[in-house]
Amino acid sequence: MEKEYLDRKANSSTTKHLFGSGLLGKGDKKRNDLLKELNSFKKRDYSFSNGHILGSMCTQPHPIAKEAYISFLETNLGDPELFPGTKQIESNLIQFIKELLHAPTTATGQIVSGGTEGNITAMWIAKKLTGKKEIIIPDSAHFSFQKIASLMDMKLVAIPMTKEYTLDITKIKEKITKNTAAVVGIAGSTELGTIDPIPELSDICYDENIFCHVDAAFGGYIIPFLKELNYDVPEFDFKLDGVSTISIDAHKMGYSAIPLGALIIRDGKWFDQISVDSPYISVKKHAGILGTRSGGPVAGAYAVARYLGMDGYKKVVENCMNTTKYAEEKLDEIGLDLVIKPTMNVLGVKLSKPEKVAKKLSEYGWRVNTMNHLSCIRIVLMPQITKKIIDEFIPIFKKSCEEVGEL
Ligand code: 0PR
Repeated sequence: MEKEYLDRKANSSTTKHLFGSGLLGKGDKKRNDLLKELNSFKKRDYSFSNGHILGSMCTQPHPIAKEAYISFLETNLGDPELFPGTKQIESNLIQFIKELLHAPTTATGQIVSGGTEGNITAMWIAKKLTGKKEIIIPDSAHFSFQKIASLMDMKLVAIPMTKEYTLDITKIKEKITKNTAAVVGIAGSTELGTIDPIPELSDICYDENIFCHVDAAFGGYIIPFLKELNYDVPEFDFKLDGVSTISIDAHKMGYSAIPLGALIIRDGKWFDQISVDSPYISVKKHAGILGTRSGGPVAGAYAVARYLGMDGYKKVVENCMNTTKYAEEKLDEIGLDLVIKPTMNVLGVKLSKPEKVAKKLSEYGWRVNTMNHLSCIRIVLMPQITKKIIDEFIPIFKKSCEEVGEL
């Protein structure tokens, strides 16, 4: 390592602490003052409750998630024998997600903190199984793959998009080499909610015996229900023999509290690749990235799954799609175009000055995400966004566009 990285003398002044001897006063006064202080911080945050967060892929969790989360606050799934009840909840949640994704009985699952950890864990397994280091990803892949490349010393081989903003399947075969550890497909892309041609990808990976990971962090809780609602969407899950792993997040469209994702792995034996001995806790082997982790979000996601069931989730997706359709019409009425016809509840609204419009909207208290390289802003019609909120938003959006010379 270069010497300058180890130069501990530079920037070595001590951090000044904020806390002194704590809050003055006792008992209720101390508590009330503290809550007031916390509230003053919270007031600076945007909230999902008024519907003004329009670009996020997260949501206000279902109320039942909050109740369940709080009652499991002290549990630690890193030491499961201390919490066998919570462990059972986790197993049941994994079973639910396995059913959702048509996983075979050989499959296993790991609850993770979200899509980033799910993708990291999948690529960790692929690297250990194959001993190889190249990951073929579509250009639309989430930036968590950049982290993977840096963290695990892997190389990303990017495949360009078609004009529908999905992976160009015709380019895959030429990129597969003896160094390929995995190929990744996205089922619900971060920027536009598009779905890659996973059936074709799965066939290629099956024939060539290549590890195939599907990033369904966003789409995993949507696509199965779009299918039931007769939308024309491709297969993306374990029904396809070539699919090896799928990451899916309950803290996105699963209506659950952060942090909650899952990685489902076709063959439970592959999981041994990332297991280590854990001599001083109650289980002999420990797999995955985290050690200590809360059962709170697990209980939250399980509660939502039990409360809503498949029918409830279907209804949530149906409502989101109706609101998406409504928003599409309203945007058209004010003369704005979309980058592509939406596949799911994500709209990319074409703008020549997306940053400026987003800044204006933010001044009016509304948040959207900008996708500069697509020259658009992203609006995600999450469950808390209603038609009434769209009616509130559209005139402000129009005004913001006019003020920056966009309309
Ligand atoms: N894979 C896909 C397809 C994703 O869209 C995301 C996140 C991830 C993986 C990573 O998931 P975690 O962030 O849970 O680790 N996509 C959103 C995005 O980058 C995450 C997000 C959510 C961003 C809420 C902002 C926000 O307010 O847009």
